[in-house]
Amino acid sequence: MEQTVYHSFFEARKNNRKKFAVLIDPDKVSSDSIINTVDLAVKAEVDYLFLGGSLLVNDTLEVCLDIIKSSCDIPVILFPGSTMQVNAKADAVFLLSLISGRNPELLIGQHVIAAPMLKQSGLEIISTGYMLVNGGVPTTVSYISNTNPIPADKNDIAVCTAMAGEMLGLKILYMDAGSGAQQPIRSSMIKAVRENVNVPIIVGGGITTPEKAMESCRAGADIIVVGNAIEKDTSLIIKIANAIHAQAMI
Ligand code: 1GP
Repeated sequence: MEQTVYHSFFEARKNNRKKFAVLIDPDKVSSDSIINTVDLAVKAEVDYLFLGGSLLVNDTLEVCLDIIKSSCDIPVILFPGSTMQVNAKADAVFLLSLISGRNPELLIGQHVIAAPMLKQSGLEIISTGYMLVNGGVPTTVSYISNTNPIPADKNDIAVCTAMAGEMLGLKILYMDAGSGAQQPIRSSMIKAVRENVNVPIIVGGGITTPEKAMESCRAGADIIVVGNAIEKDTSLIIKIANAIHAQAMI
């Protein structure tokens, strides 16, 4: 399987071209809202659509994929809350190892179960060191994963975790304050991690304004993910995309 999506992450990092991903939670969209979001994403030249949620209550992943794929060419990357959230119609899937936690099921157990299905799917697999950082409120992902996030002010823990993930061969790091976080990940933590690893870094959780997105980019994030804020106000797609893409020019 070609590593097309990963290659684009790698190139973005190498050329300092900041990228923007919109997170779509299949549980929180209707057919109409997803079409509207995708239309705006096309206009804003959004780089990626991430699709998934920590807990999917409805069986709408495939419906969402069908709508997205019939409306745009933006690469869709599955951001799965569980092994049940895999579908070959996407372009790639993050194979998440929850390296901030100590739950063996989310470090290797679920991966063993999912491996044959993932191989058969033909999806591009992006091995990802997933780091949950405290964003001020307990998040669905920390509850469901039964893990504690890295404390928001413990840059040294974040750095050592990121370094270990890179040394283990994980291809990217995803630093996440969790969906709907009160505070996004602090710039000082992103900067400290950036200075100590070479792999592309995705940052998300609690980014609600173009300013916050720009701050994370300046600190060293390569890809910014926004979900919640866009669900509430879709006009943010254009504003945040412009801010992020302008950062790439600086
Ligand atoms: C959550 O990083 C994503 O896993 C996005 O978070 O919904 O808070 O933007 P928000």
